[in-house]
Amino acid sequence: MSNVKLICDNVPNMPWVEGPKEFANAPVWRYPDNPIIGRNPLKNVARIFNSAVMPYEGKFIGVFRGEQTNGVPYIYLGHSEDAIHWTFDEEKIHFVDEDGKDFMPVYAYDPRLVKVEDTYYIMWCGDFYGAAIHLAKTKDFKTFVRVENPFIPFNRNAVLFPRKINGNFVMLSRPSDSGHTPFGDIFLSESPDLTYWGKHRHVMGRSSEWWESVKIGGGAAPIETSEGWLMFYHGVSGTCNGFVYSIGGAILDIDNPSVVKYRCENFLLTPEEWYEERGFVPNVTFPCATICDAATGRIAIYYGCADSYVGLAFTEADKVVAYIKEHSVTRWDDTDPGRR
Ligand code: BMA
Repeated sequence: MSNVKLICDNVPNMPWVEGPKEFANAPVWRYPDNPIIGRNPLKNVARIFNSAVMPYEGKFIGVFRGEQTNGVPYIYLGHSEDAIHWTFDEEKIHFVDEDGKDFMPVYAYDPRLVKVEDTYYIMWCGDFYGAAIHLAKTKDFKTFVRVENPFIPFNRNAVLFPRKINGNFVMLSRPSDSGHTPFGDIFLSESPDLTYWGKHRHVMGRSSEWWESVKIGGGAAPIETSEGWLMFYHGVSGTCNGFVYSIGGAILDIDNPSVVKYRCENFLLTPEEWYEERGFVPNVTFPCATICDAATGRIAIYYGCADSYVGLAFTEADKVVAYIKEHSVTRWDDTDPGRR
């Protein structure tokens, strides 16, 4: 039993490996057989990474960023019995518009997958006269309907909260440029209908902590807990050899999530293993999803590794919330409502 309550389903068949007794740093540990998805996982796809999974009909389903052999990223559907071993549909996900006509994005990367009420939503970065957020919905993982693009360019790293807050859908996003973006804070927007978005708020900015001093971006869908919304996000530092992407943790106010209650000054996970340090883009750990079990407080974090692989890491609600609180440093622009 966990003291910190996870407000989600029980998923007794989620993947799990016990952690060590003592932790030198954050209480987050890797699956020993990482990466769970290796190179050339699918015909015409060289790498799968930065992907999102969730429980579905007693098994697991996911939307996967597949880098095609022509270099263009797209999203593929994957299926798994255990959320570790995955099989992928060879065809890209086929999107239609609200009238049922083909509506395929030019490219699609960094998908997130979130269930709100009885509908599954996929958000990704696609082309809308530059890098922008695309949004689609499905109820059966057979028909995927793209809805209006929520934001004007340039924006990335959108992720919905898993339930409406004060009657509205709420989405995190990270305004950016159309390139490798040397800046970036996390914002939040609300919508009554997923078409019209407003009440934009600043959630939190890059910080003076060196590991997240260049930019930050939303990662997995925030997890509802008795302490607030537990958010795993990515934070980026700049080095003489390029960016380094680590995983950070924060807890947002449950009714007013643009207010940050706790923000961990330390990264929770940073590139250390060969599959995180070596690949198409070295030194990238990029969280996109979690699977959680309310009964035990167990959390599995799915993260992209070096723009080449998918990795799996674990933590527990009690341990990670205690660590975030113990090492919390918030600034005025974290704790205020983010409206200027
Ligand atoms: C970001 C995104 C991610 C990628 C990261 C590191 O801008 O494009 O997809 O993992 O860069 O290359």
